[in-house]
Amino acid sequence: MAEIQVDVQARRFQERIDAEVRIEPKDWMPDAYRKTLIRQISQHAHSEIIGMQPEGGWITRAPSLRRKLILLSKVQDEGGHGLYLYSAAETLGASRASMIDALHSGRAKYSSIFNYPALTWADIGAIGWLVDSAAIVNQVPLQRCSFGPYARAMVRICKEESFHQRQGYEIMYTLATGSADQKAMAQDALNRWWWPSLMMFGPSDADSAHSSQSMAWKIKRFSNDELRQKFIDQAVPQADILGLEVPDTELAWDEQTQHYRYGAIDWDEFNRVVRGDGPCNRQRLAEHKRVHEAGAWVREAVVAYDRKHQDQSDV
Ligand code: BYC
Repeated sequence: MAEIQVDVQARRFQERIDAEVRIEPKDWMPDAYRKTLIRQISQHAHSEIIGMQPEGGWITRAPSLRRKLILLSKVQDEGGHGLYLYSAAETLGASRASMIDALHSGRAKYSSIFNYPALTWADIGAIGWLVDSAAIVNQVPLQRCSFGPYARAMVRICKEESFHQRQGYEIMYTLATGSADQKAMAQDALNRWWWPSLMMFGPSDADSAHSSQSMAWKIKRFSNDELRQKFIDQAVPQADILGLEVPDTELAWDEQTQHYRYGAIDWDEFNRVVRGDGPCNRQRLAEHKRVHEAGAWVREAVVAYDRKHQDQSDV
C-alpha cells in the first residue's frame, strides 16, 4: 500500500516538473532528487568559498587602489554566493556542519578549477574573464532549475558574476593593449587557464554519470558538452579582440555547424585534479580547515547569543 502511495507521488512529482512547476522545500520529492540537489548545491557552495583563495591571495598585491577595491568586493561577493547556496541546501535538510564535514573529509567535491595557482596579476584577469564566464554559462540555465531556492539564489549570483566577468576582461584588455611584457603576461595566463576552464563543465556527455537524470528532473537544462561549446563560441571572439591566441592548434570555425571545433581535452588531468592530486588541492583544503577551526569561536558566540535571547524571551 505504502509503495503504491510512493508511486503515485513520484508520478505526480514528475508531472509537476514536466509542467514547469517549481518544487519548494516542503513539497514531496523523491529521495534521489533531494540527494542530487544536496550534492550539487553543496559542491557549488564549496566551489564559491574555496574559489575565494586564488583571488584572495592577490588582494594585498593588486597594482592600484582601484584594482584592490574591485578585487576585494569580488572576493566578498563569492563568499556571499557560498552563503546563499549553503542556505538553499539547508532547506533540503542538510546541516551546514555536515556539508563542511563532507568537504573536509573529501566526500564532497568542489570545482577542479580552483586547484590551479594564480601566479601573476594577469591570472586575476584570466580568472574573471574565463572562470566567471564559464560560471555564467553554467549558471544562467540554473536560474530555471526545478528547485525553487536554488533557482532563486542563481538570479542574484548571475548578476554579480556578470560584473566579475567584466572586471576580469577589463584587466586582460589593459594588459593585452599595454607593453610587450604585459601582453606576454596576459597570453601566459590564457595559456594556463584555457584548458582547466573547459574542464569546469564536467566530463563529456558520454561519461557524465548524473546528467540524464538531472536533465529529466530539470535540475540541469543543458548537457556538459552543450554548455562547454557555448562557452568556447563566446570566448574565442573575445580572445581575438584582445589579440591573444587560444592555446589550441585544432581550434577552427565550422561553417556547417556554426560552432568552433576544438582539440581533445586531457581527461586524465581532469580526473587527477578531481581525485585530489592537482597542483593546489592539498593547500586549498588545508587552508579551508585552518580558517574553519580559527573561526570556531564565532560560531560558538552566535549560538551563545541565540541561547541567551531565547532564554530571555522564555521568561
Ligand atoms: N570539478 O555526472 P557529472 C564560481 C564531478 S564557482 C570537480 O557530469 P553533474 C567562482 C561531479 O560532481 C562556480 N568535480 O556531474 C567562484 C560528479 O561527481 P560526484 C562553480 C566535477 O553534477 C570563485 C562527477 O564529476 N560552479 O563561479 O551532473 C571565483 C561526474 O560528473 C567537475 C558550479 O559548481 C569539476 N569541474 O555535473 C570565481 C556549478 N565536473 O558529485 C568563480 C554547479 C564534474 O558524483 N554544478 N565533477 O562525486 C553543476 O552545474 C554540475 O554539478 C556540474 C557537473 C556541471 C559541475
